[in-house]
Amino acid sequence: MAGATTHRLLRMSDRDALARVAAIVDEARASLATAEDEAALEAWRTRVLGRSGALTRVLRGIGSLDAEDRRAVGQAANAAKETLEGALEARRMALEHAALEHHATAPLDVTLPGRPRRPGHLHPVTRTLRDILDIFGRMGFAAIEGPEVELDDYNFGRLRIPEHHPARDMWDTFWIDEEVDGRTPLLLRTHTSPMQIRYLDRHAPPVRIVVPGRCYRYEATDATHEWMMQQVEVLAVDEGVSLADLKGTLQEFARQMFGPERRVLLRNSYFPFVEPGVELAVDCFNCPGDDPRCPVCRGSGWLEIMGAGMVHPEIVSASGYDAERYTGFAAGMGVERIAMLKYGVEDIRTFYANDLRFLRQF
Ligand code: YSA
Repeated sequence: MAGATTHRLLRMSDRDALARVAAIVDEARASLATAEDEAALEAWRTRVLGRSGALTRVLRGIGSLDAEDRRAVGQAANAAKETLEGALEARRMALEHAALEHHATAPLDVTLPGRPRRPGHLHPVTRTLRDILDIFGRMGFAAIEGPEVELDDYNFGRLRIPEHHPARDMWDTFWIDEEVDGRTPLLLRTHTSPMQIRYLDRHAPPVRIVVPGRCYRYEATDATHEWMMQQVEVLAVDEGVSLADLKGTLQEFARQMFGPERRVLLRNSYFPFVEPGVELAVDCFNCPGDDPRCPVCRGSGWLEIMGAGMVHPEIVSASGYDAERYTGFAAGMGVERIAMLKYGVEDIRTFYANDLRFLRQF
């Protein structure tokens, strides 16, 4: 190929050679303008300025021209080479600049200060959970955890809620169609109370524990109900534990959690695994306490935060301890409800909607 080109050049007149250089420059400029990326620029460079490129071939053929022609064509070809190398560099810079502008709305200004990094912080429910565990920790309760996928037996049966017992309706349940070690039925725990049984089966009194964990309920959501919520179970079993101890512990917890100004209400309730049963409520922060349209208290003036009571003697004896000697109290509180009261959040669902505008307020 190179030989054929040289042969053609040998027969070129000065004018023809200069016209050819000019044509190469025109064509190269036009095609350079259409190169859009580095690969296209490199292909262009090879085709025009590379070792077998159009312009290089002209320069190589110069040696076989007449001395006079050689000077004129040589000067023109070298000038063209310089021009095209400059054009290539200019095109490369233009493309780089365009790419930068594409990524930033403003042209790059290296003197601008860096973008500030927003420090992260804990989710309000996590903060509330930690506050709860701290308060009970200072009262001498150790924190332990248990399984979220639970056996029917621990979630209900051993808590004195056998199959077909009407109290099961209190806990709408997500059932699981799987077996673990051939043991069924399995479910997503509806409360943290099964850990009372698991712990007492393995640890003799004195017992003083708190059990944080996620619980799941197959129920319609509203401003105070989520299908997934966190509870903290409280369990104290020892000689001589009384209802007065339960009352005192819960009052002290509420005082530390909500401050001395907040009103709390302890009233009767029913759970098959306690006798007697109570529940604790805190006064509504969202309305004067009598607005039936209030999503938080529905006009009752109170938001329930936990169920509690004296551990049923059958539960103590079923784990192998003398129920005449050992008595205990237990409670199960809703962490999100406590976070609602602490931070004045009127809809529980906002905690897990993952809206950063909401979460950044805490
Ligand atoms: C009762 C007696 C004991 O000796 C020990 C524990 C208990 C509590 C019992 N295991 C229980 O789960 N009771 S409860 O159904 O009334 O729930 C306890 C608390 O969890 C409620 O007061 C509420 O604060 C929270 N809770 C329950 N369902 C909820 C919920 N929070 C948000 N969404 C839900 N769907």
